[in-house]
Amino acid sequence: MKQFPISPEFSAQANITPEKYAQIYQESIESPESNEAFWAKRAELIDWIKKPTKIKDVNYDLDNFRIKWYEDGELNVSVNCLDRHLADNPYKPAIIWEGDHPALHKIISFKELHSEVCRLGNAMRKMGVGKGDRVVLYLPMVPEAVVSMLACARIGAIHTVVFGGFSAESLASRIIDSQAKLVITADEGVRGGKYTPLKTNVDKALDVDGTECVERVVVVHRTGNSVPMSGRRDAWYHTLIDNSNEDCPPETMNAEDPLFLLYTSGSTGKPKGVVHTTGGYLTYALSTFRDVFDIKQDDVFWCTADVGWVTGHSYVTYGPLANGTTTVMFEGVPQYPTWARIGQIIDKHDVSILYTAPTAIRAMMKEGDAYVRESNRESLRLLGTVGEPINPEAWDWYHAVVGEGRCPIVDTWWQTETGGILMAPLPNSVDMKPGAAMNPLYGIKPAIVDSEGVQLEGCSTAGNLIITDGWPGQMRTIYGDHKRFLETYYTTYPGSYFTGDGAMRDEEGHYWITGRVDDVLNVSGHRIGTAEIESALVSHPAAAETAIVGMPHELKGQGICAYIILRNGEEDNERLRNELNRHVRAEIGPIANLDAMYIVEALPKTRSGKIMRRILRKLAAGEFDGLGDTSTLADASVVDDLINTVKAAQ
Ligand code: 6R9
Repeated sequence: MKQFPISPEFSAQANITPEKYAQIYQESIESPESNEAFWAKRAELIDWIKKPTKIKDVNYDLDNFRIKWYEDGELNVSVNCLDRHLADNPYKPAIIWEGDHPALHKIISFKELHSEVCRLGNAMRKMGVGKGDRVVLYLPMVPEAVVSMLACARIGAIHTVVFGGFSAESLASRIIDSQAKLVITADEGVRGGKYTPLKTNVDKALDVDGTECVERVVVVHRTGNSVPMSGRRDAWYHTLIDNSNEDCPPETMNAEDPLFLLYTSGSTGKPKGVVHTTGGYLTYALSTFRDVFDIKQDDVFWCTADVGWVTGHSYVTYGPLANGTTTVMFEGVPQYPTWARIGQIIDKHDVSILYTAPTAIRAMMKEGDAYVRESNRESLRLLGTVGEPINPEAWDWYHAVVGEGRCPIVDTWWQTETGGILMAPLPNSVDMKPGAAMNPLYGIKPAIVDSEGVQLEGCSTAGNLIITDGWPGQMRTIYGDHKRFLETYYTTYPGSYFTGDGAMRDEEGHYWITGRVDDVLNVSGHRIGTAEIESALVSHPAAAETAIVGMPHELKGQGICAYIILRNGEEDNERLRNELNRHVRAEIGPIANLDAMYIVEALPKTRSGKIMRRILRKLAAGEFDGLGDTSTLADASVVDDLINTVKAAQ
């Protein structure tokens, strides 16, 4: 197996050594006492209003289920991200914002960020928003997004960021589920020179029944194009900032008070509101940020994720800022104005650590090396990936071309639910293997189980991935649906957290994530549930029944493949296909693009009526042989018809 050693120049400056990692890891998991001691020490990275005396109370036994971390501690997250850096580093850049257009950038110091957060906090308080109220943020990648998150944290409001690429319908369902009081949005978003009508989408969402909970809408002036403002409900962000003062006493929060909700897709039903807390989440985001990215005082850290995803929460906002690290925020896309943009931004702002998704790496790689070579990238010392498994070719290219062979790559595995990274090759702890998340972080206890739940010991084994103990960043519940939380994560393998991922442990004991084992797709690193797409599709009058499966996709990792049975009288033609695709994109958002569509007469169902997705997945991947056992199908001839349809189209 190909292995890459850490370059000598990186090794010489690294925070840890292989021995140090092994020793700290061992201590962190050795016994319940040493585990608790480890997490108590980690909590010292936080400025507490009241230091916790109770560290951990985790019990996955369903009769007595509890997850509590630092439960008697009190703190304020915005104070940890801002105020505590003001004495020593007031003028250090907190955010380097790079606009969609290359001529546009802004540098915001910790002092300036603090001032704006306090002003917005005061304005929100004046609007009647306070501790425990939910605030939906539907914003582009502008500094105001981070300001809004921190302003919520300052006054104890719970933010829920909705990705700006989601549709008005998706936004409405999140507003309804969270019963938000306030929405913060922008007139328009700009990405790759294209404008998204965010405010108009908010207006549409607020026409939907059930969204009456929203009392006010705050609008960031981004493009200046005119948008309708409704007199009593809507207010301009800049007017509020101008009219507020910067003395905003932070709300004292209990460690277990929620910090944010973030909606993510599961294998069934509507997206669920993952609840993260104040003390545990912040401790975990901050400490994993330091460990995984080998952080130094003068690092310029660039995570390309949108704040609409968990990666943007933990590693654009909370991890870096709580640590006092400069975070780069990019509004645009890698190909605008040209594919040289990522390299140009690295040079322009002296980025030292780049953290991005395999899908972006593949897209850049496809365009050839010349674009990247337009930049010198001398400032870079470490690279990271997240969101999906990285294929070895993309890894090699990222390492050799983007990182010039000198920068290690941390392949970080984690989930919205986990709050922060759970596995990664900590830099300088181990030689890297392209495509492997390698090792658990401190305090994390992974295990691989078979379908019966039996733990598979030793090396060279594969199965489903579970985590057998708790960690401070873990989710506490699904907002408004604790039962679903327990069912989804804690009943499949009693006593453990079920990740929904498959994994392999190789002959040296290193972990490789093999992908979802449930009905969740990972398209360009974004999670989408097949059930969500199916329900969007059948809400179109022409579609009678559908089945969605993932299929291999060169750039996106996974693409969306739809099998559709049309209603009687509907005719299969190009126009209808386009219309169905448009419909799904409008219902969910442009990420839900149907990459392949097969109009079929019937779906392969078992006698009990379950769709045999395994067959549909194989056909979508162009595999027509070895379809496995089809004896439980109600009508096996369906498969031959499907093969003919798919073959004809591929
Ligand atoms: C952080 C994030 C979570 C799912 C997860 C897994 C996949 C994430 C990965 C990875 C292989 C990695 N995933 N990182 N697979 N290697 N380094 O992406 O959260 O959007 O909730 O997605 O993404 O399948 O279960 P989220």
